[in-house]
Amino acid sequence: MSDFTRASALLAQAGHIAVMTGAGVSAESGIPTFRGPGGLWRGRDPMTLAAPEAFAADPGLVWEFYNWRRALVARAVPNPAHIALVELARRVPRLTLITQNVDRLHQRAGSRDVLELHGNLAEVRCLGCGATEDRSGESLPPLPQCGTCGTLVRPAVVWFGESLPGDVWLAAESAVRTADLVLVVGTSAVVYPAAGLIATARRAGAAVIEVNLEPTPASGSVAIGLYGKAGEILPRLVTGASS
Ligand code: BV8
Ligand code: ZN
Repeated sequence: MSDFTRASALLAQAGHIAVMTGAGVSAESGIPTFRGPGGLWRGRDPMTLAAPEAFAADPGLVWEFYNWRRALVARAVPNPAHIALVELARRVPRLTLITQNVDRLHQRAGSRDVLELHGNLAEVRCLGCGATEDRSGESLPPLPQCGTCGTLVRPAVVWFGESLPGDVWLAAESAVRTADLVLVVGTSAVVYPAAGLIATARRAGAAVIEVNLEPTPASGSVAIGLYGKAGEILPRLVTGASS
């Protein structure tokens, strides 16, 4: 039996699937990944752009980076990988979608109740009054201000050194602990604590399937690895799951 057939069978008989996605699921929508070829961190030190200290030192530079990414995301559309996960949620009794991505393409594809471990680019948070505003669809000025109190706002993403939103993290941990199958798609599995969810799932007895262009540090602990483009593998995997 091929790995593909085995993976399809596992999906078809799963009661609760937890899916964890990374930047690779949005790559075919034209959103650059972080660490692959053409990645955002190539030639850049993420700590100079995606960290609170960087923002404190030069908010204009950090906003230039995030405004550039917001414009990219605004022009992007969900790809067959995002759409296959919406379809999978329709076919299984329970699916929890956990993402490290901040582009909200899962939601634009139709996924609901997405657990955003690292926040999102749509919203901004005020450094003064703490208000969170959804500014999706807007192109923001170089130093955007809060609509309520006028203070400088920051992107509502989780930067390096910042803790993940507690409620989201607990929900994600609980999902991988109770799922019988965990599908890990398009992540290099190097950013913690998100990558730790894979080991948590294994310890709880879940089978893990990895979908990626290439093996990752997690590959040694997955039951099945399917290597290729998520936009090609997921639709075939999901339609096969109906049998
Ligand atoms: C925290 C939001 C402490 C902002 C991001 C040393 C060792 C271990 C850990 C650490 C360490 N030093 C510091 C740490 C902790 C640190 C960390 O993990 N660093 C790593 C890099 C070493 N983590 C943190 O700082 C976290 N916070 O630990 O706080 C704390 C604890 C308690 C209390 C208070 C504080 C916060 C981490 C979140 C950082 N924010 N992003 C923004 O987006 O700008 S992380 C960033 O990386 C993105 O969010 C992204 O989601 C995430 C993971 O990257 P991936 O999604 O995996 O993307 P990547 O490009 O890496 O890989 C893409 C994959 O897709 C590849 O495998 C590729 O092959 C594949 N692919 C490509 N195309 C396709 C494909 N697959 C299929 N189909 C395709 N077509
Ligand atoms: Zn404010």
